[in-house]
Formats: sequence, C-alpha cells, structure tokens
Amino acid sequence: MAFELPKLHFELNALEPVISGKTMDFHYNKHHKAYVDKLNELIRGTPYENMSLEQVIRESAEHSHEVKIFNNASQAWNHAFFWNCLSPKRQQPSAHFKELLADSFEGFDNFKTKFAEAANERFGSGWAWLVERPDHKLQILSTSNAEDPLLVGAKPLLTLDVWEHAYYLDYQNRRPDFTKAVIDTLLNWDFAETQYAAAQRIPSRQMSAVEASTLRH
Ligand code: MN3
Repeated sequence: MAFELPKLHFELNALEPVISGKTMDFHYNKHHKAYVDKLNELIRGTPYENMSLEQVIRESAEHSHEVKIFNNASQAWNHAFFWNCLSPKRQQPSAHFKELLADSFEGFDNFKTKFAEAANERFGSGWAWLVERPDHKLQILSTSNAEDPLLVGAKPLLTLDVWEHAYYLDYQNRRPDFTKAVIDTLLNWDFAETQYAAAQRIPSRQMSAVEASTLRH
C-alpha cells in the first residue's frame, strides 16, 4: 500500500494575493508530491509499508540510518497538516479560543507576534508551530528541516512552513512579510480549534491528525 498526496481543500489560487497560485502549484504539486513519492519509493518492500504515516515518523526517528525515510515521511505529514492550517476565507478564533491564546501568551496580539518571531527566527529551513503540550499548556515552538512536534509528544494545532520554497517566488528574501500576511489573514482557526478539542480526548502519544488518516489508501 502506498501513501497518496492528499487533496487540497481549496483551489491553488484561492490564497492569493498572500500566496500565489504559482507558489501553491510548485509547493503542492512539486515539493509535497516529491516527499510522498520518495517516501513510497524508500519504504517499498519494508515493514514501513504497513504502518500509518505517524508510525513511520516515530519508528524511523529511532533509527539514525533511516533518516531519509524520516525526512520524507515527516515532510509528507507536515505539508498535509499545513494545508489544513490555511483558509481562503478570513477567520478569527472563537471567543473561547482567543481567550485561551490571550491567557497563554499575554494577549492575542502578543501570540501573533511570538508566532511570527518563531517563524522568522528559525535559521534556515523549518516550521513554526502552535502546540498543546502533554500538560495541556499551549506553546509556540519551531523545528528544523523536517522535524515535527510529534516526536516530543506535543499535539500540533497550527503550523507555518518557512522553507524558502514556501515564499520565495512571492516574497524573495522577505520572510517576515510572508509570515505576517499568513498569520493576519490565512490561518484556519476552525481547524486549530478542532485539533485542540480532539487533543482533550486523545492522549498525546496516540494522537493522530485528522487529515493524515486520509493519506493511506
Ligand atoms: Mn514546504
């Protein structure tokens, strides 16, 4: 059984002008697809073929010689999650969730500032995340390259891709302009809150992103 590129829940040009259709075409149809294709090639005929994507990530992370499998599996998961974190329709968090963010980060505006800082200050390629820790506190963090918070038992609620391929066609070296525009206008708060609500019921070590289950056919 092979992993498949999950379908986008919006059109390639639906995020314009913040993310162009051209960027989305490269990012989704080339970069994301390449991670999925490479992963399938690497796991063919191995025990990984029969695992969920989350299991592949956790298992390959334990074995340093399987770094290629880890990198491609984790990038496949991160991108599937990232697309769900974006919405063509401008959203605000619900009153309840906004209050939770304000309480956790000394104000909602301060949350946005800190999330942008995590994205902008990640040196080189990586991801910024809003996660729920095992103790149920919210935390902002960033990871390098393909790494994701599943490895530390944290439940991702939102992520932002800050690899150059995510913004270079539209923003060149101006990563802060990209992160600010996405945070201000494209975040899918409904999705983040759904992830948070799901995390209340599922122990963090067993968590499984809603969309990742659609990857396996
Ligand atoms: Mn990317």
